Amino acid sequence: VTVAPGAVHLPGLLPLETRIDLVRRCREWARGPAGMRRHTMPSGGVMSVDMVALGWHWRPYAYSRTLPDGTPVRPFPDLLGALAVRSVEAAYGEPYEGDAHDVALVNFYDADARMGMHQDRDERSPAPVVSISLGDTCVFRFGGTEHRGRPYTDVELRDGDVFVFGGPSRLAYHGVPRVRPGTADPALGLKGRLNITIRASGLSR
Ligand code: MD5
Ligand code: FE
Repeated sequence: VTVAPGAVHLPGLLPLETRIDLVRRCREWARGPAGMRRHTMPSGGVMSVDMVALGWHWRPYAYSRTLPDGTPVRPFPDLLGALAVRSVEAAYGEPYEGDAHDVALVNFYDADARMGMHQDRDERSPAPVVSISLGDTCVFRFGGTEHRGRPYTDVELRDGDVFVFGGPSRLAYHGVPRVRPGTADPALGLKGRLNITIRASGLSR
């Protein structure tokens, strides 16, 4: 389903086995010194989403090779690179020839977590962002490229949905105004929502 030019929603693309496998991997990535954390924004506000980055560390609003204390960042898994290419090809129906994806951000939302309207402009590559939803359904708000306000379109993102944001939609404002608690497939054993975004940093090591 094309929501806007370059923005393609692929509902239920991921089979149950893949979703279960990804949830298990997210649990591993969340552990340890390079694991999940809650960032404080330059404004002083603390985000309500827990994050872990793979491949490059992300802090508001920049990528770095290591965590601030020098801890090495977790490697970017080949599995996510392959999933990104398959998703972009499914969305656009043509072979993917853009920059290789090399960073993933894993976001965990509990029942009260939100993400305010923002643009993702820390990457130095026009490569599409691939977003994977696991667990609880959320309301995803997709706006324009000029400002964070209306008009926007609200889309429900469910477990196993993939969303590809490329072309003119790559720099659209977007956010998650709410999560729908208790809507996850019980087979996942996940209370809350996980989102994995796969990106090309455009940075060189
Ligand atoms: C989420 N995460 O559901 C969303 C999915 C984030 C974030 O927003 O920055 O971690 S990413 C959706 C996205 C990425 C790049 C462009 C656009 C949307 N877009 O143009 O709408 O946790
Ligand atoms: Fe974003």
